[in-house]
Amino acid sequence: MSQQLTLALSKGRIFEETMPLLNAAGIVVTEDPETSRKLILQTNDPGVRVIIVRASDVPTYVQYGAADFGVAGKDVLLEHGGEGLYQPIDLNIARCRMSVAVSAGFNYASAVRQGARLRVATKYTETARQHFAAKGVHVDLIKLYGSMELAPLVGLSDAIVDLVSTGSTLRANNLVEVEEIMQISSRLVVNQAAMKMKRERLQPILAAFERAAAATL
Ligand code: PRT
Ligand code: MG
Repeated sequence: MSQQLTLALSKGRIFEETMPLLNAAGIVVTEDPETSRKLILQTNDPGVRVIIVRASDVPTYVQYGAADFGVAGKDVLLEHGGEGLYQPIDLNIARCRMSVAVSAGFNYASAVRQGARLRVATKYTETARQHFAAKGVHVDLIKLYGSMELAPLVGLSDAIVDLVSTGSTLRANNLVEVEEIMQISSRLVVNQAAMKMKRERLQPILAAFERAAAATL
């Protein structure tokens, strides 16, 4: 019985940083998602295909079994909740941190100390809610889908919760990182039913991913 495996990836850094791990498992994607408009990519292995989805949709495809496994950032997994997913391996790729940032002139420490309600714009409302609740800071969360850096500049919010890697986006917009919430990396996620039903096919790939990820530490 042949078992087809479907791997869900997003274009950009996750696709690029997952390729060496896939190659370590002997799987080579034969089409380039940056130049092809196809959303289903073939590999050198007729039993493995890759689907290209939005980064935040990867857990959903895997949860419902439309993909057997996928790669998603911890940021995305925390917002999704992880229902129906095994998360066996931290791949240690697409690393960054989730932080609180404010306009250069805004006194964050004083605002927090005074117990004022803080207006926080973010795509990561679940993570932000938990972070500020744990600190006992009252916040009004404003859900955005991108370009969070703009919000404090035009008075939409006092602060943002966003991902930072080099810090150059914050600097370019005159924002200052005032608190690191957590370190972020991407995880392999596996559909729970596939983990049982397709174990023989999945296991060698997961083992190769794990070895290759550990080798980069
Ligand atoms: O871009 P799109 O809206 O399609 O979706 P996405 O932003 O969710 O996907 P993508 O491919 O940009 O990010 C996928 C995953 O990469 C995220 O879920 C993170 O886990 C991880 N990652 C690692 C990052 C970054 N580094 C990162 N720097 N995701 C986003 N950024 C953005 C950040 O939001 C900010 O706007 O880059 C900007 C900051 O970068 P610096 O270098 O200027 O600090
Ligand atoms: Mg992006």
